[in-house]
Amino acid sequence: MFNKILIANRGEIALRVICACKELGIRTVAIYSEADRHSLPVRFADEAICIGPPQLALSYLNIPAVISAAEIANVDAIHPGYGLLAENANFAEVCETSGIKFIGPQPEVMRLMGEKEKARAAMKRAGVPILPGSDGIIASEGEAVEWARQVGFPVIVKASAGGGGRGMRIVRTEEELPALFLAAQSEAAGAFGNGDLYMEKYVEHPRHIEFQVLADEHGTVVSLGERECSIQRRHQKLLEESPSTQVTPELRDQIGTVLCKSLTEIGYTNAGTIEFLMDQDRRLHFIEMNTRIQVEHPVTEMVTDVDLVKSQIMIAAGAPMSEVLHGPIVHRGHAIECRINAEHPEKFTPSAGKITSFHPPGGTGVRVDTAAYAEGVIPPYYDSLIAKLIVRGKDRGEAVSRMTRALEMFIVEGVFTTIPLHRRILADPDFRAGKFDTGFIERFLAGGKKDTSA
Ligand code: MV4
Repeated sequence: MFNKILIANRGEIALRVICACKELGIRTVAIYSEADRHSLPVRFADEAICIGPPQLALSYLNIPAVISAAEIANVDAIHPGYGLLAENANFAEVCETSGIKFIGPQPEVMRLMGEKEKARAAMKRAGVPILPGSDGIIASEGEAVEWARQVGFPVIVKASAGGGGRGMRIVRTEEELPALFLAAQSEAAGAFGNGDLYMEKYVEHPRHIEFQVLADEHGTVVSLGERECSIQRRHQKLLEESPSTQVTPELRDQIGTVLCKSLTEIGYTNAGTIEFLMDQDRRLHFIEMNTRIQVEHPVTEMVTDVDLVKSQIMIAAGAPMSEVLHGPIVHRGHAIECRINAEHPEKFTPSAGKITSFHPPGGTGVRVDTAAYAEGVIPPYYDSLIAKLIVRGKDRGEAVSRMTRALEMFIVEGVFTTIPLHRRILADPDFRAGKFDTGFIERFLAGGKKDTSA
């Protein structure tokens, strides 16, 4: 096992990784920017090293600074958390060449999954259901029109290097395709330095459902079931749950089996998340794979009783799956996570500043993952997530009531948060009935919430 791990992240996820290390008896090194000097990860890690000024490019994204800290502290491994350098294959490669274990998949596999159109082709070859679409990059508007005619409108144009909805255009008619294709191309080139585009059949009113997997370094892959992530606003997830009300045990097993087989073939290792769209016939279609631990991993932990971060560390240390897991994966009860962001309730803009009072809820079935505290300051440089409130119940009804009371008992003063928004979502009859898709929040915020679909 590792002696010492550096955590290349900040906030709640840095603290989450420290928890896992402490339980495994591994020493920890926090790195921090000047803005995070008084943060809890700095306080709870065994060592802490300041790596630069607040700006991300000069601190948490500065690969030479991170590697230098790792070398000075003489760590065996680096856990990247999520975001920041977590899906940067070059960083993973620099770690390996510096003799430091990167806690994640191999750089080549990260690179494959980072090119969405290549990931799609690899998953298709391995037998994972995908949407009809282009096999490979579409070079011109002319080629795009040709593909769209074959597949049938509506179609969606996506950036191969994309993510978060950038470089993406929904195209409903042939007439508008050339202009939207060029717009997506220049947006992708600007945002990612790569204008490569591919195309898929567009799914109307999809649900966003993702599967969690763990893969050891000896060829064993296991599925931990799905998370329902359709409650999003502008590609930022707000609330996640597990299981999905729309996934039957048969479908869960079927997709799980296919994923284990295909990811073994691909040579995937460590934790991963496979994103699907569910269409109105409840069929799942692969869209992309994330090669990191995700923000919403706790809902899977709550229903499977598997510690995903400890699992990541053990796998990276070479442990076989039989040692990582305590037995077969069993799903019990229902979990919901609300992302508590420090942001303005109407404008959805970040709300930085001092937290004047902070009282997280507790009690049966309640978990709070946070690095926030009373009198602590939320710096303006980073993302606005300040806490994740996760509850578990014997079924979805109990989880919803538990979340409702936990939100009532969560006091955060000094900054605006999404707590009031979550209270409204939890009270919504359609949410309570499990009737929603990725368009839910937009309709909800528009007020009427008159749905056109089922
Ligand atoms: C789609 C889609 C419909 N059809 N692909 C948006 C972000 C990117 N990761 C994938 N996205 C979508 N891809 C096809 N073929 C609809 C979306 C989409 C979406 C997906 C998941 C969650 C929220 C979303 C909101 C708008 C669009």
